[in-house]
Parts: sequence; C-alpha cells; structure tokens
Amino acid sequence: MADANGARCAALVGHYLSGKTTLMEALLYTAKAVTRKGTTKEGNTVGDSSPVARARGMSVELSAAQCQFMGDGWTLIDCPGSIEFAQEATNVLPVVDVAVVVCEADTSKTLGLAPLFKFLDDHKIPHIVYINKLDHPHARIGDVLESLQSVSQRPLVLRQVPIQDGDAITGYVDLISERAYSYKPGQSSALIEIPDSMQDEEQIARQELLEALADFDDNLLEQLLEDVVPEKSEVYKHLSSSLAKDSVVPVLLGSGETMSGVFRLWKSLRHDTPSVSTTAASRGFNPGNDVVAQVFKTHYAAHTGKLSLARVWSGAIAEGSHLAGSRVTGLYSLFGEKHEKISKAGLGAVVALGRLESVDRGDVLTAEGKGEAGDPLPEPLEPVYGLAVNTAKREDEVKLSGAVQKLVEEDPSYRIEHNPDTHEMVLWGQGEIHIAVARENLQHKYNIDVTLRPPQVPYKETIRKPIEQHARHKKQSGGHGQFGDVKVEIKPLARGVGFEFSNRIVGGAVPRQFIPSVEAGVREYLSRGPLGFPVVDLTVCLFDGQFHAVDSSDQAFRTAAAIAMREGMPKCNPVLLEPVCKVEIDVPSDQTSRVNTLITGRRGQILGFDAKPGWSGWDTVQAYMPRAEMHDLIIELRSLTQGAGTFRFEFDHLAELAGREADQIVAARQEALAA
Ligand SMILES: Nc1nc2c(ncn2[C@@H]2O[C@H](COP(=O)(O)OP(=O)(O)O)[C@@H](O)[C@H]2O)c(=O)[nH]1
Ligand SMILES: [Mg+2]
Repeated sequence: MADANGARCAALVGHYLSGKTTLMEALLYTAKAVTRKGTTKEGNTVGDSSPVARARGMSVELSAAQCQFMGDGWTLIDCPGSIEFAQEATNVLPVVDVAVVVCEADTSKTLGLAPLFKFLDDHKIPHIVYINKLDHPHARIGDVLESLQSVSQRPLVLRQVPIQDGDAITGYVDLISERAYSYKPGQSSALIEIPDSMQDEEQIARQELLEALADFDDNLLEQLLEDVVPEKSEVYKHLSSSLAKDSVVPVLLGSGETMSGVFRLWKSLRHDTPSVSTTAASRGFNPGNDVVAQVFKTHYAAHTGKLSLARVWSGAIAEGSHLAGSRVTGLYSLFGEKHEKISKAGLGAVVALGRLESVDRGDVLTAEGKGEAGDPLPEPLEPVYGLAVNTAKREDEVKLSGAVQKLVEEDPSYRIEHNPDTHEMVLWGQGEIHIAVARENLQHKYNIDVTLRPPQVPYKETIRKPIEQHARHKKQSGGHGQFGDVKVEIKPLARGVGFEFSNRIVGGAVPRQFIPSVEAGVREYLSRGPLGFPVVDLTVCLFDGQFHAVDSSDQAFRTAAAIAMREGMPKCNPVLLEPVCKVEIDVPSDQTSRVNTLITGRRGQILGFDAKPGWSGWDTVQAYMPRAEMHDLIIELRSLTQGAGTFRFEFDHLAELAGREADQIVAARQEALAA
C-alpha cells in the first residue's frame, strides 16, 4: 500500500505483562525506527517513557510512535494492559485501523481478556491476535486458541501453525504461503522445508482457515465444495477483506523478546490492515479532500501545554492552516515522550495539536469548526474506586482543583466529587493503582503533594419518637435585653421525606415576623444532630411561645429555637442512617455464586440476577449494599474474576443502622468532632 493512501495505525492491546511494550520495541527496531532495541528491564523502551511509567515499570498511558515499514507510514500505539488503565485503549481503539491483541500462551489469563474482546467485537474494530512469549510457552497453541475463542464472538483462525521440538516451539508454517520458517533468536527466521511430520496437521489447519474465510465469501465456498484449490493471491485478498470487516480474527505466533515472528507480524499488518479511508468510512466519516481530524485524547505536557491527540481521517493539516476555527500553531509528531515539531500531518497521521483550548476528547475538527460526522467515542468508563484527596501543604489547595481538572481531561475515567456532607474532595477512578498514579502525576507535573485516604461515608441520622419541647432564651444586659420563647413539636417522618417546618401559632403568641427566625434556628441545628450527623426525615412544628415587646428579636428567637432542638432531639430516640446503594455486578456465570456470597458477606441484599445482555456466559447480579461496604468491592471482585468483573452503583436509600456497628461509628464521629 503506497503512502498516498495515508499512514496507518495499529494499537497493541492485551493484558498487563503480556509483552506489548517489548513487542512495540521489536516492531520499531525491525522498522529501523530505533537503532537499538530497548528493554523494559533497562527502562529504555519507547513505550513507558513517562517518568511515572518508568518508575513503576508499567505502562500507565498510551505511547505512540511514528515509523515507516517497507515504505509505508505507520503509527504504533502501545496501550497499558492493566484493567485500571483501560480508558487509554477505550480512547484509542476506535481511531485505529487494526488492533493487535498481544497475549501469552497461558489459558489461565484468558478470562481477563473478555472485556477487551467484547469491546473490539461490539465496535467492529479489525483485530488480530498475537500469541507472544513463545520462547517460553505455558500451554499448547491449540488449547490457547480454544480458550481465547470462548471470549471472542468472531472466529479466531490460525494463520500459522507452530513447529514443535518437544515442548519448545522452534518455528512455524505459514498457512497461506505454505512456507515453513525456523526461528533464529534475535535474527530473521530461516526458510526451511515443511517437516514431513507436519504435512497432515498443516493441511487440516489450512482447511480450517479457508473454511472460516469461506463463511464470508460465496465464491470461495463454492471452490471449497468443488475441491478446487484457491489461488494464494485470492486467499490473501479474502483474508484482508475479512479483517477489514472484522469478520475473522487471524492469529499469529511469536516472541517479542527474541524477535521471532516479528517481521512476519509486520508483513501481515502491512498486507492485511485496511486503509485509513476504509476505516474512516466504517467509522461514519466521508473521506474527501477537506481536513477532518478526530481528537481521541488530551495530554498536558511540561513544555507544550495542552496537546490534543488526533487522527487525520481526511485531508491533511498544515502548520498555519485553520482547524476548528483557529490557526494551527503547533503540530507535533509523537515518538514516546518525544514530541517533534512538524509542518504537516498527512492523511492517516496521528498528530498532537498544540493549544486548542476549546477542544475536548471526541471532538471532530474541520477547518471551520467542529464537525457532526462520525461515530462518537464511547462513554468514559464508570469509576469504581475513590479516595479523599488533601494537599499536604495548605497553600497548594487552590492549585489542586485546577490540576485535578486537567487529570480528568487527560483521563476521563477519573472523576471528582465534592461531597457536600463530608466536605471531602473525592477522586474517583478505576482502582488503587490508578488513583496512586494520579497522585504521582500531581507530584511530577504540578509539584503538588497530596495525601489520600478512604472517603468518609456520608451517614445521616433521624429520630424515632415524637416529643414536645419548650425553650426560652432570656438575657438582661444593660439597655436592650434578649427574649424568645418557643414550644415546638418534633416528630419523625417517613424515610426519604426530608425536613418539614410548620407552625400552629394562634393569637400572635409568637409574632409572625419572628417565625422565619425560628425555622432558621431549627435548620441550623439540623446540620449536626445528637449523634453528630446531618438530621433528616423529621418535622418540627412551632405551636406556642411568648415574646417581649422590647427585648424580642430575630436573633433571640433563632437562639431559642436552637436551644429547643439541642435539648429536645436527644430525647427523640435518635438513630443512625447509613447510605445504601443499588449495585449491579457483572461477573462470569461460574463465579455468580461466589459473588452472591461476597454480597451477603458485605451486608448486602441480593435482588436477583440475569444473564448479562450481549455477554454469553456472564451474569449481572443486582443487590442493595451499604456504601460503607463498597469501598474496596472492586478489589475483591477483580480477584475473583481475573480482573474482568466490574460493577455500577448509585445511591438508593438511607437505612437505619443500630447495634454495635452503629455505636462504633457514633463513637468515632464524636471523637473526630472533639478533636
Ligand atoms: N519470555 C519472554 N518474555 C517476554 C517477552 N516479551 C516480554 N517479555 C517479558 O515480559 C515482561 C513484561 O513485558 P512488557 O513488554 O513490559 O509487557 P506489557 O505489560 O504487555 O507492556 C517483561 O519482564 C519482559 O521482559 C517474550 O517474548 N518472551
Ligand atoms: Mg507495557
């Protein structure tokens, strides 16, 4: 494919430690984009080049690198594998031409890939599987394939069969060219004769490949039925058109570390990956000559400020031209952490655009403004884990909210909550590491030290017994005195009603103009009841009182009302209310019963479960669960499900909590208030 057709883009995705960063390095080395192959151990790879990623030895954000392979332009994008950083792949997959799912020959890791395959299938993103680390396979390729097929809706078809020597894999036979290669660690594989012992296996595997392709092509199907051997060039065509439509998933083999099968991977990417115009059309764009670019991520860099990472779906962007209504004043190509200023980004390029302040992730940019065409990017992932954030130094408080805002722009799977009850700022995200990385970024990029701790549960309290209370505020201090006298009835209300104030004053026992002050005094008290929490679900009625012609005032009645509440409320049989959430947990069906145990173990109430729509072999369990029990729910859920299980939740209701648990919460609250 000549460059006039545009540069193509491939993303490397898959689970944590499957070898994506290493494979990207091997691909870049093979394409001569780096002169020396870096390793993650030495910390000199193109991927993982941010200080936070290097320090952790893991990818925490996508890393893009431009290169050329056999005359074609490419952008390779290394995505973090950890489920906590899945937003990065979610951003980028809808804008690439092909995804390479990098996985290990280890069936115990398959389940963790289920959400990724589901995403690729749902969004019809052409993808191939690369079974990596074959210098140390943990399972037979046939078993790996069968296991992966269980989490993929599309048929997976072996493009190569391994040549075995005992447990070791020493090479492969390509099923289309019918050529055999022997791996030479660190070098190009050597062409060899197909071993005699493999002739049968090769024929069977080839037939399976052809039959899978024939399911999508009637001519090929006819040929197979008539025992006609199709031309190799025809088979290549079928394969690339099936990949472009995401109707089959070719499977390749190799090892990024020893460079085995890497050249072959490049060749099949080059041959089979659809062109940018094909991808653009399938994403709802009409490729033409006018520039259309889609922003898939915002990045804040130390020197350049805001960068909008975009794919050029149509036309080209030149420095100084117009985009989104403003002049382009910074165009950069990407190579890991290195941003190089360029004068033009052609069709298909992945480019960083400087200082487009009004542009966000998902925006489609045209010369004049923002376009309407194209599929929108998927919604950001829902947060599942939160920690309260505080600055270590007081003077950083103002800086913090701006910095956190930028983190959310860069990664919309973070979310900020300002809790009005607990007065905490809670940073929500995808898990412990995700939040810890936010802290590291705040430190590295904005020089703000923050402390993190589990957020407080927004408990409330209410009452169970009605009473009447009389209170008088009287002060004689020289000139004007103060006098207010109120009788109030305090009564519980049904759950969820909130607070109501009323009066039954007759004959001006409390003059009309002072009644709002009585209400204000009552309301003021309600922010902290006898147990120390905001009070809800009660009604207070002012039914009598007295006043003094000279000494009564708004302030005096307000104080009297507050005294009535302070003295009356402890006699109303106060009770703690805890927030309870409605939770939906997605889990592989064979773990459903263990999830039920998990729910009841956390004082939850199971409401029922159903097959998860569109997910074969998965259930969604619905339950009520106290918010206090949910803080680390995701951690336990992931450990039950190889990281694949997840949940959504929302506040549902407040429920009374009594007994030892409630006593402990109240005691802790009293201690905190006294401190
Ligand atoms: N045996 C073997 N190990 C590999 C291979 N590729 C990567 N690794 C090792 O697997 C670990 C994770 O590699 P990395 O590229 O960081 O994985 P990522 O998390 O998918 O980016 C590192 O210790 C690598 O040295 C491979 O092809 N064979
Ligand atoms: Mg990595």
